[in-house]
Amino acid sequence: KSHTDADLNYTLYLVTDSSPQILGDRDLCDVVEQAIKGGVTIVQLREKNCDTREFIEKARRLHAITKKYDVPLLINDRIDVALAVNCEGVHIGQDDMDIHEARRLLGPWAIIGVTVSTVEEAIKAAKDGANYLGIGTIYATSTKKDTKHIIGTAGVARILSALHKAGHPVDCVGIGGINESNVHRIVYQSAVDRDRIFLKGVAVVSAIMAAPDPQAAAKRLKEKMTSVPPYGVDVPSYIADTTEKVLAEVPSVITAVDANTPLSHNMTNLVVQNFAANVALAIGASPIMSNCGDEAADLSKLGGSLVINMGTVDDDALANYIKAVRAYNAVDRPVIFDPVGAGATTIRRQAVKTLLHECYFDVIKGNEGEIRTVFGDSDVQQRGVDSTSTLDETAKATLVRALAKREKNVVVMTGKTDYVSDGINTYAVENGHPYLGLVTGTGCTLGTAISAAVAKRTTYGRIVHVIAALLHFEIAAELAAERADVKGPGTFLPAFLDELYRIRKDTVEENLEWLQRAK
Ligand code: 3NM
Ligand code: MG
Repeated sequence: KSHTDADLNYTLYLVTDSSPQILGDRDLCDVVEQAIKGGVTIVQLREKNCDTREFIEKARRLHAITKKYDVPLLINDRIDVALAVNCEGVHIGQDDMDIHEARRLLGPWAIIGVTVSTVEEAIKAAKDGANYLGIGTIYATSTKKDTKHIIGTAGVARILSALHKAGHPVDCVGIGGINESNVHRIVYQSAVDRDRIFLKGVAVVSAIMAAPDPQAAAKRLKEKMTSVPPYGVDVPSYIADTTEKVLAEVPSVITAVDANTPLSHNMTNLVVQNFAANVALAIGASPIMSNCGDEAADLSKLGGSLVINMGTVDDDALANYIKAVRAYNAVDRPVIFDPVGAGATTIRRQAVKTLLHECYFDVIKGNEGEIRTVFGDSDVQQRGVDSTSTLDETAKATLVRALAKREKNVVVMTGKTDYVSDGINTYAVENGHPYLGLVTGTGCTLGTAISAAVAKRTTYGRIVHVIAALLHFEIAAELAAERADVKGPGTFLPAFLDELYRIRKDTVEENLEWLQRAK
């Protein structure tokens, strides 16, 4: 026992589970050995229904294996078992033995980890000399039914940030509902201080213990943990940090759509399919309206982007959305989420929650109610927010910025004034026309316009692309509404498509008169 904290590798932390639902009839030691061969770097033996004698026997057998691979073995909760087998340490929960007692019994070289779910618990454990913290529960998991707090990636970020600010740089691993498909996103979204402070590892139970091939499952998780998430590389808007700079880049976004004809893959509701396809064509994109999740893997490779419009969601639609977003996430093609009616029903609230847990969205666009619902869902701290009153302008801007910061993306809240934020800079856009509210699907087709605008990456950050799409869209509506032949929503609709097209062509010709209207 001579480790220093610097030697410890928490990258892939396996917590065991001997329950029949997870282990089945396999041998615990065999499964753990395979997992270590796949890349597990530290093991915690966690037994909740085991006599002491049997526990010690199991720990001794397991320790013989972990020692062979030079992987530390920790015991959950039971200091006595750790002492009996002379393994590397323990992991203690908030209701277990006090850390000072544990340290006194185990000595200075033992590894002691502590479960924390709040900032206060984290700072206390760090001060008390924990070698690492297990932060959770990130997402609800059937593996542990008595979890106290579901904190999401936002909760992890809060704790990492507070530890850093308090001057306690202890290593942290995340736990709860982590699997191959969300591990990249969890590490990316929970990182703070411009990504300099991040989880040193992830602790998993079922993702490895319940896998048909634990070695292969561990290998895939390890690969994810040791590579950059594909979407973790958007250039933040450090450059375009003033309105003037943003407006200066708008024309290039619009001409890029014209020049590249990006694919805009829409998984949208039946009501707006036709209209959205026409908007895509008018701004110069190439629409495909496909709701088939299995088709997305092929479509994601065509250099375009995806719109998930939750307008007509059900279980099948949700499963298709998840398949499609994963395909686009895997190749870092942008995904726009339009959480239509998010707060209206239990089904929709649940769908939003599931999507945020399973997928990364480059842009989230919605009205006030939708954005508030999206914000409240995985952030228990925010549940107290009043849900009936309308937010004032400052609160809207603050909410949009907080959601973008949490999700590490760009968020758009539409309304009389629209707010757009990347979590760093927040802009208000005052353009648009009331006719947009009298024609079905205009909100949905804004998602389509944004998808075309974000398809091509540039050096100035995605927020500029989103603002360009918003200005193109809303100024076209103003110009259409002002036409002498437009008498109401019926005549507005074709005029709107015309103006979208005209703005594009004018911009290509470098006639930017329309942009003077930007507010
Ligand atoms: N502790 P899975 S969550 C053992 O929040 C444990 O402290 C948790 O299981 C905590 O990886 C958890 O299968 C179970 O979701 C994690
Ligand atoms: Mg415990």
